[in-house]
Amino acid sequence: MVNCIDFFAMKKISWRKSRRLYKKAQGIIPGGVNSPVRAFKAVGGNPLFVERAKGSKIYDVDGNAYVDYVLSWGPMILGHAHPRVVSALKKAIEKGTSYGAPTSLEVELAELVLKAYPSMDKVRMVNSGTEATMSAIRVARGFTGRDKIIKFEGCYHGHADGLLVKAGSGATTFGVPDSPGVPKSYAKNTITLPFNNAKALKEVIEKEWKSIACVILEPVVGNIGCVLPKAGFLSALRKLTRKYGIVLIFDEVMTGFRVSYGGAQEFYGIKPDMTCLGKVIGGGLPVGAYGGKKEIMSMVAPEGPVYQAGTLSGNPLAMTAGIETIKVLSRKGVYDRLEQKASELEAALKDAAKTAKAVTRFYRAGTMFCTYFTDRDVVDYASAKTSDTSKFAKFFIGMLKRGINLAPSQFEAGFISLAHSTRDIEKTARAAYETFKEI
Ligand code: HOZ
Repeated sequence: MVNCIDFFAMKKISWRKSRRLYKKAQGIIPGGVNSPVRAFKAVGGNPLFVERAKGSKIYDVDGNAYVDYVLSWGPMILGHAHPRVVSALKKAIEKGTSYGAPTSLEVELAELVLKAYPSMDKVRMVNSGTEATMSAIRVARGFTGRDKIIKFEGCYHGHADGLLVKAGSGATTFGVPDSPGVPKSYAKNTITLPFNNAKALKEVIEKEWKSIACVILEPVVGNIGCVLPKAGFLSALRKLTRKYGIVLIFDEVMTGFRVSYGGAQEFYGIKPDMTCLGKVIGGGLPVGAYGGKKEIMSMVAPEGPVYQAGTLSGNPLAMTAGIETIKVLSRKGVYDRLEQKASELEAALKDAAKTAKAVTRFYRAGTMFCTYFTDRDVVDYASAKTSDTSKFAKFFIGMLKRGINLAPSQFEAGFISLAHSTRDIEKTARAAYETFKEI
């Protein structure tokens, strides 16, 4: 652990242009941003307006460089502007950006996804994670003829009505886990339970199974930081849902191709009935996907009666970026390298906290991670909320000033990419040590 003061930390940072843009944006875009957590409301200060990104670095409009652990909230697992993805996109764009008709690219991406996720026989492409989970739930309801769903506190499955109930991500960050605007009649069909509590789940399912269509969860909860499933929780969930004919949906929008090539389902050895994907499979372009067993997916229009559609679904640019990203990920040794980088980062951050005598808890699943400012083990929403968010805010700003970009909320995961170098990690550890000391 090096504890000399980093040069970057000494440099005076200017955020003048970002400030100016934010002021202007606030007048014409709600909160000045197109997705709430991007505003630095939870940490104070002004969001950075980004000019470009390459590899592990992101550059703001004031010319500052940061080692980036947001990675567009997960998709950029190869690092920003990966040459192979960029070159394929350049070629694809020359051929037109959208046709609203099937292409071979959609078939190719579907094949790659299904090969990596054998729990799925068929997959449908959509444009975002929100669309994926919303559609998967509709299909599960159509398939079972039941209305209720079970979700877990702090899990965030996008912003569809009925899923914004005790939701994580920005909903928790800004204290609106139950969003106004969601009719009570929608929310009443959503049962929320504490994550990692198989007993509570068993009680509810045994009582209400006749009306429960599905259980949806993030198998690793990335929208309240990084909460890992306790041993036995996922298998208990699998057993119960199978027994009562309830569709088990893994929302792997964040964990898919991230905690391992085959996602959390491969990592923990559990086969869900349906899976939702997004982020990595779009290689940085807007994409989502949902899929599952043949008999369930056959319910989807036009094969079956459950309707779901999208003008830009399966568009050639998103498919191209996804295909190229997955092809790189499928090369031999890639996940070993990712694991090595992530464990290096884990060791460095834990060491920084220990040397600086900071009270923290660190969790990691593959290349997603989170540091909490608490002395409690974080296993669910309630324990995640024990983290001292004012300390997190100071940590965030201290890191940013030292050239490290983290998600501007305690309740989001950090991500590391193939492009992060040992130098990046050392710089991060130095910045973390100094910032822990400071706060
Ligand atoms: N839903 C994302 C975090 N879990 C935030 C996306 C964004 O703000 O870009």
